[in-house]
Formats: sequence, C-alpha cells, structure tokens
Amino acid sequence: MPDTHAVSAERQAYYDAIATQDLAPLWERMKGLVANSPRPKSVPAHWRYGAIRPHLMKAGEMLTTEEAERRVLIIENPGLPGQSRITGSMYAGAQLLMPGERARAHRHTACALRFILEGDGAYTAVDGERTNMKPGDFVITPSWTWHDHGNDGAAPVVWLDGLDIAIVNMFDASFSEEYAEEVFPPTRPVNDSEIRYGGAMMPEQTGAAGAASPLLNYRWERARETLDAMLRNGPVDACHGVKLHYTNPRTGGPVMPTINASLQLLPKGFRSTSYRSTDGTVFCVGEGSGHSVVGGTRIDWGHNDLFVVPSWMPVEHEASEDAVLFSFSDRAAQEKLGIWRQRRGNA
Ligand code: 1HN
Repeated sequence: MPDTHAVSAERQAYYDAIATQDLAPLWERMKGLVANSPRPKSVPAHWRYGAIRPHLMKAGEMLTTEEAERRVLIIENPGLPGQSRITGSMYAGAQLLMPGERARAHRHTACALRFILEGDGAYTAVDGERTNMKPGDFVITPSWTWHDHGNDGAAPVVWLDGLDIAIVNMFDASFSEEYAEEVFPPTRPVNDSEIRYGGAMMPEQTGAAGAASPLLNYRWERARETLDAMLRNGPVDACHGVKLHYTNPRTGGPVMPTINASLQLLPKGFRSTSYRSTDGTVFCVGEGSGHSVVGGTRIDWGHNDLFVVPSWMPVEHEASEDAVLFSFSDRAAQEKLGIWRQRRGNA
C-alpha cells in the first residue's frame, strides 16, 4: 500500500529535489515494497469452457493459423487487465486447430505446457519428435525447442496453453525466432520419448540431465489409472485428495525449471481441508464437477472449466462427483529460489 500520511513542506521539497536525480526515499516506500504476506493483484476467477468455446470456434471461422501463427484466446486474470497473465507469473490461453491446419514452427525462451481439452487428431512436434495428443494428455515444450502443431483429424482440437512468459520478461531474457519452413523436419520416430522414458525405467546414458524433462507427453490414461489405484489403496490427503506431480524422470523434479504441474483426484463427496501456498495456481477440470471456495469466493466448476487460486489465498475443494483437476504454477521456480511456502489447515 502506498503510505498516504501527510508530508511536511520541507520533506516534500526534499523528495522533489532528489527525484530530479532519480533518487527516492526508501522510508516512504518500505511498506509498499516489502509486504508482511503476499498481496497478489490476481483475483479468484473462473472461466466456463462453455463460455470460451463458442468464441474460439468463431475465431476458427474468422482467421487462419497462417494469419494468426497461433489461434489462441488469452485467458486473462480480471485483476491484471491487459497483461496477458492468468496469475502474477503465468500465461494461459485456449488454442484451436481446425482439421487439416498447421501452426508453423518457431521457438522462444519461454517454456510451454499443453493440457488437451478436446479432440484427438492433433500432434505437437518438439525438436523433430512428434507426439499425438489426446484429451487429458499433458505435453511439454521446453525452453528454446523448435515446435509446431498440426491437426490431421476430422474434428477441431482445443488445448490449454501455459507459459512462463511473465517470468522470462521479468528477467528481460526473451528471445524468439521463426523456423525458415512451416514444419521443423522430423528427426525422431513418433512418440520416441514416451517409449524411452514413459515406463518408469530409463535408458542407459551418460551426461547430465537437461533443464527440462526428456519425456514430452504424460498420458491421461496412465495418470488416471494411477489416481484410481491410489484412491483405492489410500491414503487420501486431507488437502489434496490423491495427487500426482508430473516429474522429470531423470531428476524426480518438476518437468520444467519454472513450472510445476499436477493431476489430482477428488472422490465424490470429498471436502478438502483449507490449503494455501505462495504459488498462484491455475486449475483446469479434466473430469467431473464440484466447487471450490477461493479466498471466500465460491466457484462452481465442470469439465474443462478453468479457475485460479491466487498466491496465499486459502482454497477448499468439494467434489459432487469423482473429479480430476489438472493444475500448474510457478512452484518449481519458487522452490529453486527458496521462497515457496505452504500452509495446511487454518493455522
Ligand atoms: C506459443 O508458442 C504457443 O507454440 C502458444 O502453441 C501460445 C503464447 C505466447 C507466446 C508463444 C504455441 C503462446 C506461444
């Protein structure tokens, strides 16, 4: 909060004088700079898939992917208007590829994730390896990898994009370039990384682990089965139900250096205990329905809806049928910086 106390004429003259030298008094600003606890500008927010989808389909009629490069509706937090952010640090968008369409090859320093919402005919290619994408699959595009998308199916394909653009821009470290051709030449067999890394075993290899996971696609089907078994076998966590973090198989750590992503199952009738953490989190409903209370705001969600829990706001979830929530946040970056905190319960 800016301090609004009255300032004497002498001090004001002093502040005006130092301002001409690009100097400012910390004692007037300290409280605004260093909060006692997080004061996120993002607010609890909810987007129904049924509200996004018609607008996205209209964009599908209005413009081609050649025109758009990526045909995406940015999902923007109402507390951060015009900033292309869904939380303080994360970008999110809903992307549409119509049958037969391509989205040309490019790369950038920001890393990206996809969570597939609808349609199963599309692929993403990352540095020459294609992976076919089905609803609920979680796909990564690590920093500075060439990537293009295509839809070879008969139906529109829609997915959620998440990127760490605001983090890269905070560091003024953004680079990007277009590939000379529309499609980056395939250099690996389709789904090669899934074959090598997707089975809880790893190829013999030398050399250090890279910054991001070598596995490009984490399948819905496998994760969903695991969640079911975890629910049957217990225990069920009071705050999270049963929850899996997508990990880099070479390190056990998060899939990409800045972003953590997870999938959790809330069984029908489950009511979670209050939870808060410093990573403002984007949720996408992979299955089922229920509601969450986010900092006192009730959000009633259904399949493919999105909602946001800003940093340090308490959240409680309740499932009206078995529900699966996908989520992502900047927790990976915060943990590296040693600043991530969580609080379980109301203590
Ligand atoms: C991007 O490269 C994609 O590759 C999607 O599909 C959304 C938003 C901002 C910057 C780059 C993609 C993006 C993006």
